[in-house]
This record gives sequence, structure tokens and C-alpha cells, in this order.
Amino acid sequence: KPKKEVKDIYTPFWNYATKVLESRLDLKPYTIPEGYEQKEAMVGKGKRAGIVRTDSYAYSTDKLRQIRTAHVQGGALLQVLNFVMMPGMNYDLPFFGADLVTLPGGHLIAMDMQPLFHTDEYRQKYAQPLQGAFEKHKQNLPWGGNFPVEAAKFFSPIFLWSRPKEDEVVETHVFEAFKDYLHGYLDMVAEAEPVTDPAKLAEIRDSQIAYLRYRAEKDPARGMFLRFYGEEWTEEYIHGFLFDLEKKIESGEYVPPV
Ligand code: DBV
Repeated sequence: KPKKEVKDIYTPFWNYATKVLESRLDLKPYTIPEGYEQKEAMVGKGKRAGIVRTDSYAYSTDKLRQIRTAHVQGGALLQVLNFVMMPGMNYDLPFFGADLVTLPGGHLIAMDMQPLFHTDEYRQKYAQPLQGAFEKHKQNLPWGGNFPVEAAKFFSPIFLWSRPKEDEVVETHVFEAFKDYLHGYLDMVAEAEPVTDPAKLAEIRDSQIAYLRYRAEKDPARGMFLRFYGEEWTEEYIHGFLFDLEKKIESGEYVPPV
């Protein structure tokens, strides 16, 4: 007897994002390490067995050092769209981050413009423009409750964090919020002017590195990737692709402006 049909929840999100990125940005290719563009593994036993597939996508632009997505498709077991945009170090832009996760028990939704600095001026520049969207969407996406305390310093005042139970909430309210946040972020990118002050550039560099180091070290997907694909693949995927800034600096492939 065939298994109950499981919806593919996040493909429409990524298809939408791809269209928007293509139409609003001048995209350049971004090399994904060989063997990491797509990965599959058989997971589970007997009737619960299934394939978990992870597809990776990446671009860059003049202002965005790396735009990248990991799309995990494991049917009823797990679905994830983790989509992050990382500005070049000569911009004080926040990071765009969407972590859309579907587990057997429900959904886990995180969307934010993760700030480099915690000043009123910075919030005015990069959170305020989306305050209205945040207020609107949080009515449909109530606060999802406890999350790691050490992560708090990386969030903005417009952090959407919710744990909806129903697929329908993801397909409607989460999708609408995703569209608003994506366009809101690209509006900020369009307006961003390069920073030239060496002291400011040094602050941006330190903040970007601290953030991405945290994300790599505390990646909540590490356990799952280890189980599916093994240690070697997982660590290379996390440090060599998902949060690759430090490796790119070490190898000289990315040269910070100071
Ligand atoms: N999270 C990632 C990447 C993923 C990913 C690269 C490619 O950063 C998936 C996959 N996140 C993922 C999975 C889980 C979570 C959970 C599979 C579930 C883990 C589990 O339950 O076993 C937001 N994501 C989480 C959690 C938080 C976030 C707070 C709960 C983890 C916990 O309670 O410890 N991710 C976190 C965050 C951003 C983000 C703050 C910023 C927008 O992307």
C-alpha cells in the first residue's frame, strides 16, 4: 500500500524567490563545492524508510557576497528551506535569513534581517522599514516560544519566529511574510551604499565573522545531516558552503575590504 501522499511544501517558496532574484538582481554564479549540489540518502527502516534529498543553490551579486539555499526534501520525515543572503563586507546591510522547517510534529518558521549592530540608528535604517510587515504577519504567526538564549543577540526587532501546526498556515501566511521580507530586503540592498571608513569596515568584518561562526557552530541541522550523510560530508557542507566566509577568507577567495 503506497504511503500517504506528502506535500512538497517549500518548492513554491524557492521557485518564487528564484524568479524575484532573477528579475531584481544581476546574478552571478557562485561555485558550490563539487559533490555538494545535490545529495541523497536512504533514511529509516522498513515502512518508514525514505529518501532524503538536499539540493543546494547559490549566487552572488556586486553587493551580496553569497546568496544560498539548502532545500531538504524528505517527505513526511523532514522538509527544510534554509535561505540566507550575505552581504559583502563593504556594506553594513543585515543578513537575510529564512529557516523554514517541517518536522513530523509541525512547522518551525524563522525569518529575519539579522543585524550587524544593535544601535537605534541601525534599527531605524534596517528594521523600521519592515516594521509594518512584521506587525501584520505576527498576528498570523504568533511567537514560537523558547529558543537558544545565546541566539538572541543576533535577532532584530522584526524577527518572525513561529511554530504553526497546519500546512495551510505555511502555504498562506508564511508565504505572504516570505514575499514581504524578501522584497523588503532587496529594497534595502538596492539602496545600500558602500562603506569606506576603515574603522567601520573593521566593525562590519568582526560582526559578520561572529555571526557566521555562530551559525556554523550551532547549526541546528548538524545532527540531522550527520545522521543522513555522515560526518565528513556534513562538516564540509556547513563550513565549506552554508557558512563559508571564514574558509573563503583563509583561502584568499574572498578578500575583505580591510
Ligand atoms: N537550520 C540552518 C540550516 C538548516 C537548518 C542551514 C539546511 O541554519 C534547519 C538546514 N533548523 C533546521 C532544522 C531544525 C532547525 C531549528 C532541521 C530543527 C532541528 C531539530 O528540531 O532537530 C532558527 N532553527 C531551528 C531552531 C531555531 C532556528 C532557533 C530551533 C533549534 C533549537 O531550539 O535549538 N536558523 C535559526 C535562526 C535562523 C536560522 C535563528 C535565522 C533566521 O536560519
